[in-house]
Amino acid sequence: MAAVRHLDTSAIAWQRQGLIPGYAPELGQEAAQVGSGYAVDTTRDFVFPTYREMGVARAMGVDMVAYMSTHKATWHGGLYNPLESRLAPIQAVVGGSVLHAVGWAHGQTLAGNADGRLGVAMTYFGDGASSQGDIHEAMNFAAVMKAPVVFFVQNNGWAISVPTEHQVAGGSVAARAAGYGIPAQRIDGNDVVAVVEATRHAFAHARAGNGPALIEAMTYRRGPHSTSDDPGRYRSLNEERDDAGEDPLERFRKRLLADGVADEAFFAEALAAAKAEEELLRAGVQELGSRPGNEMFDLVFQETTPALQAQAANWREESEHV
Ligand SMILES: Cc1ncc(C[n+]2csc(CCOP(=O)(O)OP(=O)(O)O)c2C)c(N)n1
Repeated sequence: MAAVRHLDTSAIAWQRQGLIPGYAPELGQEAAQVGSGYAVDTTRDFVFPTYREMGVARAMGVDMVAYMSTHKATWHGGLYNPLESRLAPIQAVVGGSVLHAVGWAHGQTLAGNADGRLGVAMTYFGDGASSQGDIHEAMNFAAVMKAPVVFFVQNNGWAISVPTEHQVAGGSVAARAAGYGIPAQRIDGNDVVAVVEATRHAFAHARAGNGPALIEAMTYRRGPHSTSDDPGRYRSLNEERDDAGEDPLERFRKRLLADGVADEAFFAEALAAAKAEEELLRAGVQELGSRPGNEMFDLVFQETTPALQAQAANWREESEHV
C-alpha cells in the first residue's frame, strides 16, 4: 500500500512535469485496490480494470513500467501481453471492461473446466458505471449463465462531479445484485483486511461453479477524477474532509502497530523502498522515449491537407516531449 500511495502521488507530478500526458489517481482507494488485487490467483484468474486500477496491478505483480507506459500512450497500450500479466489493458470506456470480463468468464465454462478449477474473472467498475445499461446486461447474462465472475465495485462517492446519491437508485449498488440473484457484499473498502477476506470469499463462490458474486467496496476518491479535473468546482475542502473518513493507510498502520506485527522501523523501510521503486519506474518510463503517433496524420488521406498539417504540427508541439 505504501508503494502504491507513493507511486500514485508521484504519477501526478510526472504528469505535471510532462512525462505522461494524463493520469487517473486513486488516492484513498488503496485498501480497496491492493486488498482485492492481492486475492487474485495469477496462474488462472484474469482481471479487467478501468482506468484507475494502478494499485490492483501493483498487487498482482504486474510489470509497472509497462503498466505506467499505458498512461504515456505508447504503442500496444503498454501491457501488450495480457496472457502473461493476467490484466486486460486499461479501459477508458466506462463499463466496457465488465462486458469483457463476463465474456471471458463464460469462456471458462465453455472450456469445460470443472467446478473448483474454474479460472475466475474479476472486473472493476465505479458507482457511476453501475448506472449504465451495459452493466445490467452483463450482470443478467452472468447470472443466467452462471459465469465465474466477481463484480468489484469501488463506490468512491463520485462519478467525476456527480455524487453517488444523485445517480444510484435503490440505495446501493449491492442492492441491485439481488434483482439478478447475485450474492452481494457491501464492505468497508478502506479496511484492507476486510477487502482481502471479502474478495477471497467471492472468488471461492465463483470458482466452485456457483456463478457470479458482487462486492461493493465503500471508499472515497480523495483526489481529482483525473489530472485534468478540478474537484474545487463541485465540492468544498470541508466536504472532502468530512466525507473521506480515515485514511486507509493510516488505519492499516495503526492496526499493524496495535497487533505488534510491525514497528516504526518497518514503516520507514516501506517508505524508503517505495521511493526507490518509484525512481526506477520513472527512469523506465522515461527511457521509453517520446510518445508515438505522429504517423497517424500520414494515414488519413493519400494527399495531406492544410488542416491536417496544422493538426500534425500541433500534435508535435504538444506531444513530442512526452
Ligand atoms: C461510455 C462512457 N461514457 C462516459 C465516459 C466519460 N466518463 C469518464 S469517467 C466517468 C465517470 C465514471 O465514474 P465511476 O464509474 O463512478 O468511476 P470513477 O471514475 O469514480 O472511478 C465518465 C462519465 C466514458 N469514458 N465512457
